[in-house]
This record gives sequence, structure tokens and C-alpha cells, in this order.
Amino acid sequence: MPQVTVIEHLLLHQKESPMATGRFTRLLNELILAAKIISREVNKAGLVDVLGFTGEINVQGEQVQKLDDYANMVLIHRMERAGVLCAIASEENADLVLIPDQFPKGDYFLIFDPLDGSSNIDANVNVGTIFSIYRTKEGCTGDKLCDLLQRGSEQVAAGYFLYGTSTMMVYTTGRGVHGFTLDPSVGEFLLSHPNIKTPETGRIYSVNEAYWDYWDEPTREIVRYFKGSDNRRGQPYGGRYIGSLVADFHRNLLYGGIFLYPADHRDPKKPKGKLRLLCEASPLSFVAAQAGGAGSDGVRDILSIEPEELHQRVPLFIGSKNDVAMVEEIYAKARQS
Ligand code: FDP
Repeated sequence: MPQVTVIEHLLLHQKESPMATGRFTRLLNELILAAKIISREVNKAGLVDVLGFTGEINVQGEQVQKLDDYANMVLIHRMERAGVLCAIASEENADLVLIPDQFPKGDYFLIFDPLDGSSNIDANVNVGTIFSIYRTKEGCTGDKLCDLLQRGSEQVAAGYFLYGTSTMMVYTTGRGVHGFTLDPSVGEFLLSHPNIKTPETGRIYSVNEAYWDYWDEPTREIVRYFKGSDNRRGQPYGGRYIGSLVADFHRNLLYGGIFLYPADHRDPKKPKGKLRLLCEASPLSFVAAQAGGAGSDGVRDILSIEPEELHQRVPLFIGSKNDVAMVEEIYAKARQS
């Protein structure tokens, strides 16, 4: 079988992909290199002193894991030097990461979650890096948030690296979703999952059901729909929840299913759920949509939401198209009654 790397794949499809400019290819190359470095470190977690907490609390009020910190540092270090970015935003940094004056600037804006699912690292559970790329508007200097924030539908590329049984890169530039697996013997991500399509109706539901008491009645009805037999399948969906969004999402993308992180009405800290619009919900919704699925906050397509702040949280229902539509339908009925 001919082995195709990410960049070869991008260049081969250059005609369909206006994204394959030299600058975008450079951006992707740097991102891939950063992910390989992170992957190497994740793979030796347990052998060297990279597990556990740094002792700091991040902007989300969570304990910072050493590997989280490391992944964030690698990404910022590589990407600020790439010469193609106007600004960077990370889940771990409260404010924009500005490009230092000594490095050239470009016209892309990169947002990432350096190590999603990191509370699972110490247990050797799959974690991942989620990324989202926008082109900045003309005249944007990269230091004003209002010039950078755009709806998810404006993303030029998005995807994730999954550090699991093998390391994978899954991404889209708006022309289908493609998956590549890192072959450690050659150090390249090789095309392994061309043109991923997710089933229209899934067979898995993924939610932290321990929050049942905190949900409103329509949310409970939604979860009852998936775990009961009075649904489109005529039998309960399988329950699978790793608690690592990128890993849960990836499994459901391949097998079909829905991941739910609803609003948590009784917890003042999570009135909109826990997940972040810009570095989690939007990039994964772009991937889901390109694979034939969808992402919603229960009312609107995630990709249509106008962001107001960098670390905005949003309820998230993402995965197979018909399952996400069912969630919207149940919430809509509840609003009418
Ligand atoms: P983590 O805190 O481990 O980084 O976005 C953060 C996230 O994990 C998601 O990856 C995961 O789906 C979710 O939080 C798990 O949250 P709960 O523990 O509340 O279920």
C-alpha cells in the first residue's frame, strides 16, 4: 500500500484545497512536529518524572498536570517561531499568547487545548491535543481579542492528535476528515483513515451520568432516550465514558454515537457545562460536521455561535447527526411546553 504523509496528502489535494499554501503547510508541519514531541513524552510517562501535578492552578481553576504544562510549552515554543501566526491562544493561558517581536508574524490564529483529558494521564488513559485554525482579518495585529474571535464556521482547519495505543492525527480543512497514524519507525503520520464518515445514527452514548441530579428535566429525558429502548434503535445505546473528550469523541466518530456534556444548572461554576467553545467544542464540531455528524449546544449548531470571550464554556452534544438532532428536538419540545 502506498504510504502517504499528512503533508503529501495536503499537497496531493492541493487543487481542491486552497489551504495548501506554503504558509499553511508550514503551520501544519510545525504543529505535527510539536505533537510528535508531546507524543514521545506521553509515551514515556511513568518512566520519567512527568506524572502528577505542578502545584499550580490554571485559568480554568484546575490543577495543572506536569504533562499539560509540558505540552503547552512545546506548542507555544514551536508555534511562536513558525512565522505564520498572528496570535496564539491556549486553554492553559488566561490571555492571548502574543508573538514576540523578534519573530515574524503571519495571518493565522491558532487555538489549542494542549492536553485534553489530562486528569486521566496518571492512569495511562488516552489524552489528546485539540487544535483550531482561523485566518485573521486584514489589518489584524494579533493583540486585540475582538479582532481574532470568529465563529467556528470560519475555521480553516481543525482536528486533534490522539495519544493512545498509537498516536493519531485527525483533521479537516473543510474537505472531509482524514486520519493519520504515527509510524514510530519512520517518524511520520501516515494516512490510515481516509475520508472518515460517521454513522448517521450511533450506537453509543457518552455522558457523565453522575451529574443526573444537577440536570434539568429535558436533559434527563434526553439521557433516558439513549439508555431506554423507546428510541430510533429500538434498544439501549451502549454507554461508554472515558472522561477524556478527545478519546470519547474519536471512538464515537468511528463507531457512531453521541457525546454529551450538558449545562449544569445547579452548579454555579458550570452554568454552561464545562467544555470550552473555542478550544474544544468548535474544532471537534468542525470535524464532526465534515464527517457527516454534528455538534450542538442543544439549540444551535456550535459552529454558528459568535464567541464573546476566549474561555467561554458551552453545553456540548456532538456526534452522529440523528442523535444530535434528537437532543435539539427534545429541548425544543420542552421550551414550547
Ligand atoms: P480533563 O478535565 O481531564 O481535561 O475538558 C476537560 C475534560 O477532561 C474532558 O476531556 C472530559 O470529557 C471532561 O473534562 C470530563 O469532565 P467530568 O470529570 O466532569 O466528567
